[in-house]
Amino acid sequence: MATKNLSEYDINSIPSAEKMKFGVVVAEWNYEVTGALAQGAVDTLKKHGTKDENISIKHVPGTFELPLGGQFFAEYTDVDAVILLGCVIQGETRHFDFICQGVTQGTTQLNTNYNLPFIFGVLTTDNQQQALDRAGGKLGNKGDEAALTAIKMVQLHRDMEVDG
Ligand code: DLZ
Repeated sequence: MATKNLSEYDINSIPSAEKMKFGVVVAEWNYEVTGALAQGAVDTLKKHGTKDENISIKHVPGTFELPLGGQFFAEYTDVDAVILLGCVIQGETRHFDFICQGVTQGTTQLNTNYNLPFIFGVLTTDNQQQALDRAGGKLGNKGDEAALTAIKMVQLHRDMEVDG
């Protein structure tokens, strides 16, 4: 089965993000990849109407720290959703597994503890090339996908607040 291109979507299925505010947390580890994810996410938010001043970007040392960075946004800002961007590349030790487990569980907890979407924009790959392929390379950009998911979840939140 062919791998999905992360940047392909039906533009008509995306609501306007003109009145939405987003926090973006970017891990510094593998920055060649995560910087490209952040660029993709910001470009996609803006393409759908989000204003520059309504996108706040913060950096954390590694993917393991993404959930706490996300929690800071929830506690100290009025964003409508938080996009978490990281890249964990398999190495020789089990560190990969612990980081992946930590960020997955941490993000899940945030989603259930706060009434706010936290979007999981984390690449977990065997090598750098697989990551680059998904960070603006031949398989699109996971940052684009994360931004679109954030917009959709904010809209769902707003719709349900009004209509139940
Ligand atoms: C330590 C570590 C390692 C080995 N690999 C990665 C990685 O591939 N991607 C990533 O984002 N972070 C990595 N880190 C750093 C951890 O995420 C974390 O910053 C440290 O363990 C300190 O808590």
